[in-house]
Amino acid sequence: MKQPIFDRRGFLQQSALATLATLAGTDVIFASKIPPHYRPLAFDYDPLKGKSPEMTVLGDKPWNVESPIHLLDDAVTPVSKMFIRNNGLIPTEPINPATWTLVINGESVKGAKTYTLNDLKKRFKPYTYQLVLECGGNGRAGYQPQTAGNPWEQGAVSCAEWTGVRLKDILADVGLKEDAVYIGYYGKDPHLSQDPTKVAISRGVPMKKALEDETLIAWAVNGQDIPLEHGYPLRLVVGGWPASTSGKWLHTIAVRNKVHDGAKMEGHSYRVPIRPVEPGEKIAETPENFRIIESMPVKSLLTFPKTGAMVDIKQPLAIRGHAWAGDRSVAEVHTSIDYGATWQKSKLSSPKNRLAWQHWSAELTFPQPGYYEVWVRATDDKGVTQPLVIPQWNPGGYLNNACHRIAVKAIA
Ligand SMILES: Nc1nc2c(c(=O)[nH]1)N[C@H]1C(S)=C(S)[C@@H](COP(=O)(O)O)O[C@H]1N2
Ligand SMILES: [Mo]
Repeated sequence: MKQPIFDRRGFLQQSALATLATLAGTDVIFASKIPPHYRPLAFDYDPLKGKSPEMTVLGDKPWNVESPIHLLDDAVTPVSKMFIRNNGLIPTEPINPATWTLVINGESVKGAKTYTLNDLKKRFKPYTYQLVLECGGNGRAGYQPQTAGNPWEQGAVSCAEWTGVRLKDILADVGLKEDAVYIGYYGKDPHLSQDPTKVAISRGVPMKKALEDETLIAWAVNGQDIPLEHGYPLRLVVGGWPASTSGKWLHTIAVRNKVHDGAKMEGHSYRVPIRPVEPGEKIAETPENFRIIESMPVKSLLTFPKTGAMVDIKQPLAIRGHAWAGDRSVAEVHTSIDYGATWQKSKLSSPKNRLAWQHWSAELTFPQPGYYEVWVRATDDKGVTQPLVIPQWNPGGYLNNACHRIAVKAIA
């Protein structure tokens, strides 16, 4: 990653040729004929390779891939079923974990420091947490009129087990000034335009969130190296907040003396109006009109059975799913089979750790054969419940936490 793949005259570096041979698993015939500045096709990374064939591809430039809800049934999301959200390109230059470094700099550090991946692994205590990563735009497809941005249904969410060091331990080692307000991350992913002076995304969180126990600089997910599309070899993981704050391919964290002003921190990016606006209304994108999205709202999914299921009326139907509530925990989950007229309380587990999703389950009996919908709705520990209908429209199409529904046909 340190060296570009081409030498000064544009020919592939020896190291890049070696990588090519490794990727191909064989010798590169006619290597000497590869023209200057030509990037071999084998370097094109296919992020779908490790994914379930049932994943939904929203686009490949940038790569955005979501999970159909029934795929999210596992207690801990396997990488094969984890949504992918990129603003720029997946890094194409070979990444060498042995030379990868993390720089901590910015106005509010006492002095900048650089850590190798090995420093992070050897000098600090590792922690493992299950953390919900949900795109701020998850559910955007539900808003009318449609807003710009990926039309996610409800599957831009995961809860995997991340391993790394606490950002707070690293920041304590670096030493912060009194005026630290915010952190901002920088990753190695090229901007879509490939213009090296442009940054695809550089977001962050206030110090309070940055210094929480569960805010990790992670090198592993579910006990394995992080796959390239999810940020190999190092990423920030900030559970419960828009996943856009969890910077992938992390190489720098700046500690700022003001709200971080990186790419996608401005305009209506990851912001919602402070006052309700008419659907479709255009309002000036000034800081007074918008607030930055912080903790994500309460939400739940019904992951089993799959919508469209045929169920036998003679036996109770066991249903299940997950619920989460940003920085809060979930207090109750209810289900309804009569369009919300009556609700039945579900069984609900406690989270594995703070900021992990919780599992709920219930048994349903259907009074007679026919078409039904099963609705699920969670309530957080402050008594806030998911809306039954689409919540307040906003220009970025963020924070749709309307209750999830499936259709079932009960047969005798
Ligand atoms: N460097 C970098 N980090 C990034 C992004 C990106 O485009 N580049 N996308 C962000 C957004 S918007 C989301 S929702 C999450 C998605 O994480 P995932 O692809 O691992 O599921 O990564 C965040 N971190
Ligand atoms: Mo996102």
